[in-house]
Amino acid sequence: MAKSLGKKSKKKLFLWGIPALLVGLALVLVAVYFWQIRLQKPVEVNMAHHHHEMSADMASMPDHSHASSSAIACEAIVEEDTDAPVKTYELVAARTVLSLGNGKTKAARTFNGTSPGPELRVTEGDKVVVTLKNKDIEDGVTLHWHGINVPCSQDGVAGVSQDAVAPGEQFTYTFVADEPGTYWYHSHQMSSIQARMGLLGSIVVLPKSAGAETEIMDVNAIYQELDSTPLLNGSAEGLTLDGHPGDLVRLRLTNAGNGTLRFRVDGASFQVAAMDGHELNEPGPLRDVEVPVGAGQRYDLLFRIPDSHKVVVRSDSLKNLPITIGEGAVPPESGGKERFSFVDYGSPLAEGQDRKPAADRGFELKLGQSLFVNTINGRSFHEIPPMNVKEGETVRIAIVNEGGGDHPFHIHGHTFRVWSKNGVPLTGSPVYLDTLLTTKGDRFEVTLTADNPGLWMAHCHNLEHASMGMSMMLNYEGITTSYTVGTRSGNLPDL
Ligand SMILES: [Cu+2]
Repeated sequence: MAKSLGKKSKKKLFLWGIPALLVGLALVLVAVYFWQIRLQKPVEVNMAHHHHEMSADMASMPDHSHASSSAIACEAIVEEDTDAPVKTYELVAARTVLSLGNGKTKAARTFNGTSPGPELRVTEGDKVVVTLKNKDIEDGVTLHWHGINVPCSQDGVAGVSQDAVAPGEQFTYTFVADEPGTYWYHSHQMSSIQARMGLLGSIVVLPKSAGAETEIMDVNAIYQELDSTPLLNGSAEGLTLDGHPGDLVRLRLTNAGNGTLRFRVDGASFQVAAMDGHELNEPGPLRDVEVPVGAGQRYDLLFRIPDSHKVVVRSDSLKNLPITIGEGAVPPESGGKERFSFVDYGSPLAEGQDRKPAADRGFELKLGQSLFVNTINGRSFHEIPPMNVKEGETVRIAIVNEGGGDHPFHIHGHTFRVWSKNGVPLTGSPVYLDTLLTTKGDRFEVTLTADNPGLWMAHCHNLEHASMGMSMMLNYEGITTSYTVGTRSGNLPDL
C-alpha cells in the first residue's frame, strides 16, 4: 500500500514538478527583468555625483565631485553676452494627428504641428534664441541640440540641465551657433519615446562666407521612424526635386531613427563633404559605394547633376523613400557593394601641422549587453561610473563594441576626433564627430578637449539601447546640478 502510494506521489511529483520548475524559472526571469528595468527608472539620482566609487578613469582618480566649495551649477553656465545677430524661434510641442502624404494619418507629437518640426536655418555666428512651449505633452519635453556644443544650461537634458517643461510652461534656449554644419534637435525627456513619436527636427548652420561654388543647391533630408513608419522630411513618399544639369548639390542627410541607414547614390559620383557637420579635408570622388549613416549622425554628400539623367539617392531599408534630383531618365541602380569608410578617405593635413595630442586622462567604454539591458563596462545608466574630467584636459576614450547591435555613440557638448580603428591609425582626412557608429568587434580611439565645463550625457543613439541602460555621464570636476533624474522629479532623459 505504502509502496504504491509512493509510486503515485512520485508520478504526481513528476507531473507537477516540471511545470512548477518552469513557472519558478519564469518568475525568476520576470524578477530579474524588473530588477534590471528598475535600474532605468530610479527614484532619485543626481547625475553630478551619482556614483560613489572610483570614476571610470583607468588611472583611478578618486571622485572629488562632492565637496568642492567653489562648485558651479550647470544651470548657471550660460552663453556669454554677444552682439551677434539674433535668430528667434518658437517651437510649440503638442499632440497632433499627422497626415503622412500617402493618405494615411498617424497620432504623433509635433513641434509647430509638424514632424519633423520646422527646419531652423541660421548663419555661423548667429545667436539662436528658441522658446520651447509645451502645449499638452503630459510627460514634459525638452530640446537637445544634437552636435552643437552649447553651454551646459542649454543642453536640454531633463534632470541634468533642467526640469522637463510641463504642459502650459516654457523654456527659452540661447546659444551661439559658431560651427557651420548639419545638426538636429530632439526632446531629451523620455527620448526613446518622444523622438519616436515625432519631437525632432533639423537645424542647419550655414557658413558665414559662401565658398567659391555659389551655384549650390542645398537640400536637407531628415529620416525618422515615426512610431515605426519611415519618413523623409515628414513624408512617407520620397523627395523629388528639380535641378539643372551642372548644378552642384549639397545633400544633408540626417539619420534621426534608431537603425543604421546605408545610402547609395545612383547616377553620379559624389563626395562625402562633411560628417556630423565637420568638413573633411580633400574628399575624393566615390562611385558605387554604400555610405552607412548611424543613428544620430549626419553626412553631407556633394554631387553634380549630370546632363542626361537624374540622380537618385536611396537606401535599401527605405525602399519607398528615394531622393530624386534632376531631369531625364532614372539611372540604373548601382551595385554599391563597397562600403564607405572614413579611415582612409580624403587627405591628412600637411606633415607637422597635425599631431596626436598627449592625453591627460584615458577611459575605455565597452558597449555591450547583458540579459535584458544594454551596458557600458558591464553596467547600466546611473550605475555606470562617470568619466570625470577637469577643464583643459585632453581626454582619450577607447570606444569598443562588444555586441548587441550597432552602437552609434554620442557625446554631448563636445566634438571628438577619431584617431584609430582596431589599432590602425586613420590615414585620410582628420575626422571630427559627435556620434561614432560602431559595429560588433570595433574598437575606436578618440580624443576630446575638455573645453566646455558641465555635466554631459554620453550614450548610444539607438535610443532604444539608451533607454535600456547604455547611457552614462562625462562630468567636469566642480560642476553640480540642482536637478535630479528619477520617478520623483519625473525627469527621465533616456527612457
Ligand atoms: Cu546601441
